Amino acid sequence: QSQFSCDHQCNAPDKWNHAHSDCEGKYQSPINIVTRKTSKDERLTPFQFDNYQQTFRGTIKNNGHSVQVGVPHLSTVSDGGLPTSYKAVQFHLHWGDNGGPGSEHTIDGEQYPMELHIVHMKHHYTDLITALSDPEGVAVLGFFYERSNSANRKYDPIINALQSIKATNGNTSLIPMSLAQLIPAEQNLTTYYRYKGSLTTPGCTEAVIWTLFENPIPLSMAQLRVFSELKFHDEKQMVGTFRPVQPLNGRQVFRSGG
Ligand code: SG4
Ligand code: ZN
Repeated sequence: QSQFSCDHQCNAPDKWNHAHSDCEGKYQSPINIVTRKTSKDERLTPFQFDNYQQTFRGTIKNNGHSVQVGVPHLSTVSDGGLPTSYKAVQFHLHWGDNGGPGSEHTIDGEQYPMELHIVHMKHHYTDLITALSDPEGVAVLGFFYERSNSANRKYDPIINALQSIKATNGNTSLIPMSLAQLIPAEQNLTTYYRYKGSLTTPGCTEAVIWTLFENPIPLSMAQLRVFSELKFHDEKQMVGTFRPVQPLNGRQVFRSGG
């Protein structure tokens, strides 16, 4: 994506707002979620995940601001208070410096070491650009990570592949894996937060239904540190790939309760 160049301050909105007027919008992401100010909504029922168990052979790419994996559109989510079903398009991550604070969203001010975004679009769209012209066109499922003492072997395909894509535009194929293996078991995904916001990178389009799951994914410190070996365009260490939290501007954040 040549629309923005990223350094340590890839995030600094003061650097992009002039070039990307949408990044000055009123309903921006990420946000800090103040749990005592969330309101429980019984329409926020558990999600239905379809074909999340399906294995696929993805390509993982260092796109100069993140690592990203395109996924076959056959994995879908519905329910969970979503207006319709959404199909998975890609996933990517945001992280800190060698396992330090790195998530985009924060919970009661706590920043987790990393955050996974599985980007979905409404089932009838065929590309993300079109979906972004619909105010509810995109649904991102966000997951936090926590440091654990033992390595999470389900992440081996991703972590091992990072070795081959340290340089910007590097890409390599993944051994077959599923989306389900990256996230907590379905019964541990019933507690989540919901609000309406934007993409966290330019153009910052306000077309995203955000879900943040409460239960984090465990990764060892050694696994987290591998992400900091990646390089930005300018050869600098790819660390701190998160945008700072943005004002709520009166938005309500809901929590699951169905
Ligand atoms: C990351 O930079 C991804 O690599 C981008 O994917 C993604 O843009 C961007 O984050 C914003 O997504 O869930 N954090 S976010 O709001 O999904 C899009 C690509 O550049 C459009 C394709
Ligand atoms: Zn993201």
